[in-house]
Amino acid sequence: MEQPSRPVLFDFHGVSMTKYFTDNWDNVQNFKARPDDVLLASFPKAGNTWVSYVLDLLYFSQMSATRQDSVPLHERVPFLELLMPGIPSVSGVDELNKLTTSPRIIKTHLPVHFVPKSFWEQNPKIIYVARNAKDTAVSYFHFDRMNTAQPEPGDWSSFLQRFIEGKMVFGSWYDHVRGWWDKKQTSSNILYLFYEDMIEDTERELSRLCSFLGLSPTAEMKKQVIEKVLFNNMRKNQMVNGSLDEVLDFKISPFMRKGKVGDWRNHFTIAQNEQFDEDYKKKMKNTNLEFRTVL
Ligand code: PPS
Repeated sequence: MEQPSRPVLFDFHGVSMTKYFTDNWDNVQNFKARPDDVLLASFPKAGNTWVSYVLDLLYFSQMSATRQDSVPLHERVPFLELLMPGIPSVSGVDELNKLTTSPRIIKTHLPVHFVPKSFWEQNPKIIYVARNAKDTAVSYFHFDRMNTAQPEPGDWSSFLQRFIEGKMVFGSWYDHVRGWWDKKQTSSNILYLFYEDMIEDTERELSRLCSFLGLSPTAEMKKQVIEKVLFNNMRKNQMVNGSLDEVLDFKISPFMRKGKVGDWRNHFTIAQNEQFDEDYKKKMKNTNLEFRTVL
């Protein structure tokens, strides 16, 4: 099947976006959140799929084996703002409204100020996952190479430049992580997780997640979840590794690519790293939000 041409990036109320995330805007903004929803937010490539799968297992792995074996993760955890034309077209809002399971686990990449207001009225639990800028940029570059529904990434050096300028789908990484960090300071219903912490000690972060959600899985269940969400196990699992997604071209790069902290060192030149660090200091001044780029 011939792939549609790649979407164009445009400015949408001050944030770079493509039509796939703005065409359903009114329905997204009018979405009715519920108090028992769980919203999983992140800038792209921060580990959203990883945490989605953790949440799905925590809530539903006891429910039915069929769900785990035959329902792709993106159907279990719909992507709120996505509207992808096709046969049939995929609308995150429609999928969410059709979900019969509770809680609804909802994926979003929206910057905090774009989150539909019902989330702030209904006050469901919100988990934000953040990943250091350098690894995010590298992961995003390879994702844009293999995802035909994303703008053309160009070469690494021009991509990195655009990352620094915030001209990525969903805008500036710097604004995104800071916006959510600031919101978290006044909202007890937001848990801010770091990809690097999850790599360092998945069990510890799983416990944090469970205590935030008020869940008390048995030690055996925790062990099973940790085993299932190991990078190499997820990579082999067709239901979670993106291989059922038609817009992803695995001949170019896998969706589950490296799953590491520090892969940026294989991409950044010394000069790019220096320029990046200098600019980073300016953009991230006046915040106590800190990331680790190596472990
Ligand atoms: S997306 O498309 O924006 O929703 O992508 P997202 O899922 O947020 O991020 C994809 C990156 O997360 C890595 N990943 C993992 N790392 C470690 N362990 C596990 N289990 C895991 N699952 C996903 C995935 O490989 C992408 O990172 P890179 O660096 O490209 O490998």
